[in-house]
Order: sequence, then structure tokens, then C-alpha cells
Amino acid sequence: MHHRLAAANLLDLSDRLDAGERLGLDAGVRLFACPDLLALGWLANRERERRHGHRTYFNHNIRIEATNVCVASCLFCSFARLRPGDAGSYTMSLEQAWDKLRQRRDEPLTEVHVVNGLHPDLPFTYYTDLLRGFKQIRPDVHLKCFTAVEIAFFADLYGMSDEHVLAELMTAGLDSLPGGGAEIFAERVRRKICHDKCDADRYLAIHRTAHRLGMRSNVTMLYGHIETPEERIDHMLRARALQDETGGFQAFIPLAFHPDNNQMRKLPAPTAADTLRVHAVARLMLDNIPHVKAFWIATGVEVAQTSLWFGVDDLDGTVQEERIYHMAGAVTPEALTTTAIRRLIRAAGRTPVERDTLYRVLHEDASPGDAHGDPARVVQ
Ligand code: V47
Repeated sequence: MHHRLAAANLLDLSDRLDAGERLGLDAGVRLFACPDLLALGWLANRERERRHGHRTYFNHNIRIEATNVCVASCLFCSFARLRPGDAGSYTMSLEQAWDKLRQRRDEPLTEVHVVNGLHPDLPFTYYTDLLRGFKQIRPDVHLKCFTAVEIAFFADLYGMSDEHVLAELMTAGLDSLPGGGAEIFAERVRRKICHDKCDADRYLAIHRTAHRLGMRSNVTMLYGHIETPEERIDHMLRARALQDETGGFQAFIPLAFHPDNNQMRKLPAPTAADTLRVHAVARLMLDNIPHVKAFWIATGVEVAQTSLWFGVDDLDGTVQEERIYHMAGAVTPEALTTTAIRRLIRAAGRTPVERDTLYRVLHEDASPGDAHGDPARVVQ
């Protein structure tokens, strides 16, 4: 590999990573420019195996999107409808939302992930009651709900501080925050693609507050539209800086832009090669975020499998009834069973580990004869 890394001009970065040194903006941009995707993948895989060996995490979760009414006008979004009553808009009653969980009362799911549009007319009690109802139906289930953008919207709409909103939602049952809404932190991009929702500083401040209040969260990055390599790295570095402060991020999740049915439909979707590269670079830049997750709904199942050798150690979960990506043209299934996820991880040569939202291991498959999953095999 030495020769290949040298030919790819990655030897100095490889040595720095080996010495536990961090990479900065210039190094990150070089990683994006490197023509040898396999050499880059090899480096990312080394970091992945150092942390997780062959382990590949997934969870048993469902997605509930209670409303797609949204006052924001993000150019990449195919899900949102501006006003209640607009064609294709919907808002579930609390009973309808709770029914989604009641229908799965007997399934061993461990997480409900809720992402909504920014609805201008619902009372704050809609959200607190939503959480309380979920907890009544399944007290054991982890509620990962509302992006930082939604928290900022609630604070502005209901005249509360961000911290007060978070505290009230936690009292009602909120357990952690998902990573949505991050898009690309750079102002240039946000002004163009999502000018009317909370800015990067507020997104990060809300995660900082959530971490201080004792919650964990994730951070995403929407890639493959108008952002530059520098802006991708800047995004990763801002997430890394907050993680240095709080340690509260569990996973970094690159989200592949899907161009159907939205105002950016003229742009091509990111290629599989770009997807593998983004996940690999994330693993190399984010030395302090434990997990890099491939959201298989967005990447496609086959690319998600391949990404397990390009820095990724987590595949999200079973994800029933996902709408945001399917309305934007995703052709992935709407759900996978835990058996199917296990099978696809094993077929990729990795060891499936079912986790809960906080990465506590619920079930780890036996290693298949070789060193898969054996911590002793972790690359030193
Ligand atoms: O913030 C919207 C993205 C996000 C499109 O925290 C689009 O575990 C691509 O955040 N093409 C919501 N992406 C989903 C999300 C998420 C997903 C999986 C796991 C977690 C987690 C969080 O979806 C939005 C936006 O960035 N999105 N439209 C689109 N056309």
C-alpha cells in the first residue's frame, strides 16, 4: 500500500493520521481532489477498523413525519408544502401519529425518529402531546425527534428560548435530536438553498445546548448540489469543533442530494464514487465523532454496502414509511427488515451489530469463522 499511497500523494497524510494528528482544511481539500479513490478508501477503512473492527451497527427504528406543511422554502426539498390545504399537504392528527406506533406495538423496535415540516399553525402542545403519547404506548422506545431547525422554529413561533423549548420537550419524553437541517453550514450555500431557516451558528448552538442538557445528537451534511470541496470540509470542521467542546455527537451522516420533484431538479444526483469519497473523507476528518453513518435510503443499498469499506460503520435502521427521500426520487425500498440488514452487512464481509440509539449493543452476530468482529483484529 505504501507505493500506492505515495503515488496518490497521500503518504504524508497517512503518516499524520498514523501519528494521531488531525487533518485541517488544506489536507481535506487534497483528499477530495485525490484521483485514487481506492487509496483514499484504504485510509478511511484503516480509521474505521481502528475504531470498530468489522462491526457494523444498525437499529430497529421507524420514521414518522407528522406533517409536511412547512413555511421554509428550501430549494432541495420535495417533501414540504407551504400551507395546510395545498395539494399534497398533510398533517396527522395526534391519534393518527400515535397509531403509527400502536400498529407496531409488538415489534422489537427501539427508536422513533420524527422529522416534520415547519407548520405555522399548530400549538406547542401538539409536539409535547405527541411525545407523551408515544411514551405511553411504548415507554421503552427512544424518541429521536425534531431537527435543530424545528427547535429554532418552535422557539421563534412560541416566544420561548431554544433552551426552554428543549427542556419542555425533554420533560415530555424527548431523548435525543436527529441531525437533519444542517445542509451545508457555509453562508454562501445556505443563502442560496435554504435562506429562510435557521443559520449554521444557531443549528450548532442548539446542539450545544442539547448536549449540555444531557442529550446526544447527530449531525448531517447534504452533499452533491452546489457546494464546493472547501465548503464540505468547512462543514466537517465546524462539526468537529463543537464535538471538541461537548462530545455529544454520536454520528456524522452525509446525505446524498436527490434531485426529483424539487427546485434543484436540473442538477444531477451525486455519483456512487462521490458518495464513497464523501463518507471516506468524513471518517478521516472527524477524528472525534465515533460513527460515520451511511443512510441507505439515500445512498442506495448497494453503495451503502460498499461504503462499509470506505469509512462507514453504521447503516441507520429499518426505517419504515420514509417520505422525504422517496418524494425526491429515491428508488430504495421503504423499509428493510432486521434480517435483511443483517444479511446485507454479512454479504459485505462485516459483522452486524444491532444497537439502540445510544449505541448500546443489543445483539452482536457471531463472527463468521474468520476474524470478523473480533476486537483483537482491530488494525493497530
Ligand atoms: O435536513 C431533504 C435532507 C434531511 C432532500 O439523525 C434531502 O439519524 C437529499 O436529517 N435530497 C432529513 N436530502 C433527514 C435527516 C436524517 C436522515 C437519516 C438519519 C438521521 C439521523 C437524520 O433530509 C434534511 C435534508 O438535509 N433532505 N430533501 C433531498 N431532496
